[in-house]
Amino acid sequence: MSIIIKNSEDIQKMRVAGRLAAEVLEMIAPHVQPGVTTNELDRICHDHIMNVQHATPAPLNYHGFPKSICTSVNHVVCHGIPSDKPLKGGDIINMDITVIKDGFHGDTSMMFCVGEPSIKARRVVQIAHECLLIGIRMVRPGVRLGDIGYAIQRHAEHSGCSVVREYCGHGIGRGFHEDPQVLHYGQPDTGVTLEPGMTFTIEPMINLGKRHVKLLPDEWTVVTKDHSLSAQWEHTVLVTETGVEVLTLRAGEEI
Ligand code: EYF
Ligand code: CO
Ligand code: CO
Repeated sequence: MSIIIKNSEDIQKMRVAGRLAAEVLEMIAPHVQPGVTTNELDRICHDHIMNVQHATPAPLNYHGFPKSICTSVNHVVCHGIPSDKPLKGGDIINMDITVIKDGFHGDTSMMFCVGEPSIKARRVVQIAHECLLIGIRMVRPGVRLGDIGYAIQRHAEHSGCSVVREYCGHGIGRGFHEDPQVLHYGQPDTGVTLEPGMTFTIEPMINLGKRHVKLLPDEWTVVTKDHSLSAQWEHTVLVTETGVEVLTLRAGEEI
């Protein structure tokens, strides 16, 4: 494993890329309504990233991925491909945005409720958000990734949910996916010890039912095996000398 420690110039560029990714989520929020298709959301995000931000949507063609963003609806865990299917009232959707600006990546995702989802749906959205916050609030030099994974897993499971194990957070910088892997489960006092200048994502995927997932025949879309609802939130973070800086914070968002 080789973790790339970012210098102050790199960090400044990561701040810009992170802010742009956050701004895409702010921009798209009012468009997430019953009747809109995820292809329309993809096109709006693509055009904004290319023509307004003069940046690049990282997922497009990444390992052959066909779209500019991931849209994961209801029991889709991650890597949902935008399509011509309209959203309907009661859906929950994760929109995952990664932009490249000046050679550096910013990666963030959030859940949107379409109309008025069920209490169960809103619950998994909330628990997943709490899991992300628990992880972010632990980030500081000296903490180990296993400590963070353990705390996220404990909160999810004490809440009656489960943590997907097949997909994880990741180091990020000039590369979309760098070392280390950031597992959302684990054991205290294990794994990589955090140091200033590390940049990585935390992006727990939390299921209302069992943790097991399967890959659809399109070979991208990951769904829950038991068809239970799934939710995910993601931020890109920087380990500072004293704690954490969230590089993809949205306007008005508090950690
Ligand atoms: C090679 C892809 C590759 N992978 C990860 C490619 O970190 C991400 N989100 O936070 C992330 C986003 C995307 C992504 C978008 C496309 N890919 C998907 C599935 C399998 C795979 O294997
Ligand atoms: Co992402
Ligand atoms: Co990511």
